[in-house]
Amino acid sequence: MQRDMEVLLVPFGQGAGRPGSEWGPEALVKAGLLEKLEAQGCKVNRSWVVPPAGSSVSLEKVCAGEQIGAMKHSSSVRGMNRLLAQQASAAVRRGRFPLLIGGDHSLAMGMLAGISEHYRRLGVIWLDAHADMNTEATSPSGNMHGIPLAVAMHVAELKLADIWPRAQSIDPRHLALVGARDIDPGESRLMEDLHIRCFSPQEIKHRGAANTMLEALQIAQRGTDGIHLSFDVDSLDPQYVPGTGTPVQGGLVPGEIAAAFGVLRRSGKLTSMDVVEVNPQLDQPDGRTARLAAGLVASLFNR
Ligand code: 5AB
Ligand code: MN
Ligand code: MN
Ligand code: MN
Repeated sequence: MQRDMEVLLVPFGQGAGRPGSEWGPEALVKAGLLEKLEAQGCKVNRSWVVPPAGSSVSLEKVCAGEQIGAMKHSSSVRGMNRLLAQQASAAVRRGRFPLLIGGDHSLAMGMLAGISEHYRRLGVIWLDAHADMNTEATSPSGNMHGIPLAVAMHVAELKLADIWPRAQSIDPRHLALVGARDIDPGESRLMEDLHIRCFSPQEIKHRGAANTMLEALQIAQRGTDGIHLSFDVDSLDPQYVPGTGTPVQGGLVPGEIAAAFGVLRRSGKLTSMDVVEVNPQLDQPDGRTARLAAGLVASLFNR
């Protein structure tokens, strides 16, 4: 794995249904994530991705644009992701490994948009309790963190997709969902139509996390030129991650994520990554969610 990293810290949570994930980057930094990466021999270049400095107007105004149907905060989500896409693209251009520290999962749109400028056939491993492929028509909540994969595959009629060339769509054949257990009816139809492979926690527990990740890796690797890992901490069971906004019972245990990450680490194939949905306002006072996430992310870069 490339150890020259561009760590993109994005204190933004307007894509989520409840406030707090905008404090995720601060919590992960406080939990020692950057030092842990440095201890693994990574060169950590960090940048905070925020709207233009000195602006007295709100993010909503800075990023003013058209609202997207009934989706909430869509103009600020769009604006934030445009900024992030530029930074993610610049990181790849410099030969660095882009690591997003969010923030809510809507930020994966900016990451994928920027990264896929360079990796035109990008494989994606989506580690999440959710499928995150609602469209504005199927979203039960109007929350933008539930739609990034639909935007990335250009199946949503979203304005965000308009600023993201179709040539850079994520090909559903190169996408693997890992840990999904709360899937909405519209998402389920889309997964069937596009033949998207989904490894449920049940299957993972039955076959073992390492074996499962090996197969997910094959899906993301075959015919692609890069692999993006999107790590939503709600893939873990809520008993280990109280600090996340949309918890779902029946999730993975830390040892399963560690084993799955071991497979990815040994492959050396990852080219970019997201860590999202840490919400310190919902966490226990000891900050256990951020600490667990920081340890797991750093383990990917163990020597
Ligand atoms: B997350 C839900 N499917 O669309 C929706 O945390 C939840 O990034 C989305 O995975 C959860 O609102 C988004 C019900
Ligand atoms: Mn998610
Ligand atoms: Mn999720
Ligand atoms: Mn969530």
